[in-house]
Amino acid sequence: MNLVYVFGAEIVPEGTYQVQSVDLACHAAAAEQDFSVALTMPTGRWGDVSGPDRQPDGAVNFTDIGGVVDRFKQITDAPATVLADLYPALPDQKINFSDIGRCVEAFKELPYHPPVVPICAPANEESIAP
Ligand SMILES: [Ca+2]
Repeated sequence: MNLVYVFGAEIVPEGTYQVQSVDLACHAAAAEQDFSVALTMPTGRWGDVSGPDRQPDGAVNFTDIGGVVDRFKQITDAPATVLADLYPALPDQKINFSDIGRCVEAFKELPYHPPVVPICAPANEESIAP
């Protein structure tokens, strides 16, 4: 099984989405019968990037904040960048103090508030780090 990460300003934490796939060749003129059966998928808790086994565990605490800090410090067993990249809403694959600050906000139970983002993200020429 392959793992796919989906992101975008429309995808928010603690949401539930119906996901369908369609053959790229059919995409331009796809009809309902071209799509797969919808799969219901929840998104994770806001700020939950780590747990005892370095995977999200449903709780937001110092382990999560430490996980983002560890990713910032590029520690080998830190949570994956795709998990620690909490800022901006369109992930930039860069971990910095903004990501740490957003995790602290989640720990303080401040609500998720997506920042205003451009319609299209700027091109990111850097490779995606694990
Ligand atoms: Ca956690």
